[in-house]
Amino acid sequence: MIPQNVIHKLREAKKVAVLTGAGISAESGVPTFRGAGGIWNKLKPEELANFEAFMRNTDVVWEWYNMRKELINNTQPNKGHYALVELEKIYGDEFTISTQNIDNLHQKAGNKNVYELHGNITRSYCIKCNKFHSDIKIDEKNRIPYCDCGGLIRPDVVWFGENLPEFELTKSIEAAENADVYFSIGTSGNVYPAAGLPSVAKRSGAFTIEINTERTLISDLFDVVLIGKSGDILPEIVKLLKEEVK
Ligand code: BJW
Ligand code: ZN
Repeated sequence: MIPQNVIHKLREAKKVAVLTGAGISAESGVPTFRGAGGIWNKLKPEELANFEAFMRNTDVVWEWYNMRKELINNTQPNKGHYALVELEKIYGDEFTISTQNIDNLHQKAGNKNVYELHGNITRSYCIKCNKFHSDIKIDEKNRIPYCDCGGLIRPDVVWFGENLPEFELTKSIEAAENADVYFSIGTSGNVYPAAGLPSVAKRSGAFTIEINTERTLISDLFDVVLIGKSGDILPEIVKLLKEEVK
C-alpha cells in the first residue's frame, strides 16, 4: 500500500532523484552484498574489494569479477528498473539515477541519466598506462590479464579506500541538493559517501522515500519507508502516478 502523500509529492515534484544499490538488481538474480542472500556473508569485502587484495591475490580477485561479469551479461533488468524508465519519461532531464551498482542494468533498461558511483564491470583499465579495455578474456590458461604495455589490467570499479569518480559524485550531490523528491532504493546504507546522499537531499528540503525489503542503518532519516521488493513497489507507484486525478 503506497501512502497518498508519496503520490501527492510526486505529482507536485519537478526534480526527482534516485540512489540505487544492489537490492534493485536482486530480482534480476544478481546477489546482494549484505543481508539475506548477500555474497559477502561468505566472502568478506575487505578481502576482495580493495587494491591491496588485488595486488596480493590478482587471480582470485579476477576470478570473482569474471564470474560476476558472466552472470551480469546474462541478466535482464526487472520490473523495478523498468519503472524507473517510466519515471524518466515523466520527469525528463530532471530525473537522475545515482547507482552504486556496476551491473549496467539501468542503462540496459533504457535510463539515460545514470551516474555510476562505483564504476562498471564491463570496463577494465591498465594500472600502468590507464588504457581502457573492454574485451578481457579470463580462463584457466589466462587467469590474469595484461595490457600491451605490460601493465596489469584491473576492473573499472571503485574499491574501498579509493575515491569515487569526481564528475559522477558531483552530479549526484547536485541532484540530491536540488531534488523535490529523493528515493533510496535497495541499498543497505553501509558504504559512504553514497550512503550520505539521502541526508544531503533531506537537509536540502527534499521529500525522502526509502524502498527496501527491510529497515536499514539510515531508515530513520526518511519521510516514508516502504518495506517490500522494489520490483513490486516501483511499478505500483508509477501506476498510481499515471492515474487520472479525480
Ligand atoms: C532489496 C531487495 C529488493 C534486497 N528490493 N531492496 C567510516 C565511516 C564512514 C566511511 C568510512 C569509514 N571507514 C572507511 C570509510 C570509507 C569507506 C566506507 O564507506 N566504509 C564503510 C564500510 C564503513 N568508503 C570508501 O572507501 C569509498 N571511498 C571513499 O570513501 O573515498 C575516500 C577515501 C579515500 C581514501 C581513504 C579513505 C576514504 C569507496 C567505497 C567503494 C565501495 N565499493 C563496493 C565494491 C564495488 C565493486 C564491486 O561491486 O565489486 O561497492 S563495496 C559494495 O558495497 C559495492 C556496493 O556498491 C556497496 C554498497 O552496497 P549496497 O548497494 O548498499 O548493497 P547491500 O548488499 O549492502 O544492500 C542491499 C540492500 O538491498 C539490503 O538492504 C537489502 O535489504 C535490500 N534488498 N533485495 C529492495 N528486491
Ligand atoms: Zn597499459
